[in-house]
Amino acid sequence: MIESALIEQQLNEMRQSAQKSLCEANSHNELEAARQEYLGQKGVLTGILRGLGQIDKDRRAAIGQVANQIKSELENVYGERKASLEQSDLEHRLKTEKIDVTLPGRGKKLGHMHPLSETLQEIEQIFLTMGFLPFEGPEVETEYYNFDALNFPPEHPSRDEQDTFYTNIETTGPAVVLRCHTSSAQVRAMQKLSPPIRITCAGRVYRNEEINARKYPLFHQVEGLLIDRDVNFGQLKGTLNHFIRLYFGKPLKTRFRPDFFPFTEPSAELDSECPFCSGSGCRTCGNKGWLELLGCGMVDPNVLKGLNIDPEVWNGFAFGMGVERLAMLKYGVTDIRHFYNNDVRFLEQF
Ligand code: 2U9
Repeated sequence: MIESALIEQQLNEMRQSAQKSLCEANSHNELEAARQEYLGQKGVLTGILRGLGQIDKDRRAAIGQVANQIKSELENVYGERKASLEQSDLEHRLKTEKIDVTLPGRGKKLGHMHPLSETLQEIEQIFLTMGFLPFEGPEVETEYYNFDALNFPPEHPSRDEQDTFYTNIETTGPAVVLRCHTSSAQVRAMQKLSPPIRITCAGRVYRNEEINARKYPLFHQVEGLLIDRDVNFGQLKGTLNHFIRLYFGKPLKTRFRPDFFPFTEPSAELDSECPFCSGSGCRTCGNKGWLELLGCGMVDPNVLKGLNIDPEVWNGFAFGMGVERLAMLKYGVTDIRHFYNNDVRFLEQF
């Protein structure tokens, strides 16, 4: 049997030291630790109360009452200390975290379309107004779609490894390459769609070239194709002159210089008078007064025949342009690498 007086004494000692620890706690952790130590499951008070069973019955209730009184008293002390700690936290934050509302806001810099994406979409949009619907094709192609179907003879130099990226995909069929033009997508369109056809094929193309201010191993193209009945070169010129006027925002003199592409016959390069010096010669046009903008031509009948489109019934024209080139001309960018270096000082100018 334990003397109840001993329990009472233990309770009072516990109350003092508990109050001391709770009141002197300088952080939430210290306060929490003090509460655990005295009022927790395994706390001092619980320990003392376990002794209650060993004191004479008539004293037990009274002691129990005292113990509960001390418990709620200590919990009040705990609550007050917690509130005062939170108050001092707030004051500290108010002192340290004061916001100088006169400071300019850190506006979220809104990003914007990459100049290449903007230019590519602008070109697609212009041809859309003339009824050319965008058509997508894969960037990884077989030699058939990238070369054979486009009338490239087997020994054509652009088939060489130093011009085209060959993947090491072992295939029983034609080799697999990274497309070097979006013409391959146009071939897929001619297989999928029946004439009349009026499409643009835009996207990334790859050429195994060294990097410099004018060349990059990947770039973007927009090519166009129109297959219909009795299509003539005049319609091709009209379509492209209209494009030039809308793209540069003013009518420009143009000239079609004979050229050669395996997939078009006749073929031409389209030059426009330099929109920056109106032909008098400047840095942009290398003082030539003319700018080479794109290539075009009437679709070679071999290409049509190869895709089971009867050249006696259907014919057409096609054109192709480099998006980087048209963006560099329009924005006066002199180094193609700016488009890929992701330097925000360059990109934020657009
Ligand atoms: C099919 C038939 C004909 C697409 C064409 C060009 C001329 C051309 C170059 C411009 C700059 C490539 O990016 S560039 O270096 N392209 O000059 N492309 S005609 O002719 C086609 C395509 C598909 C079935």
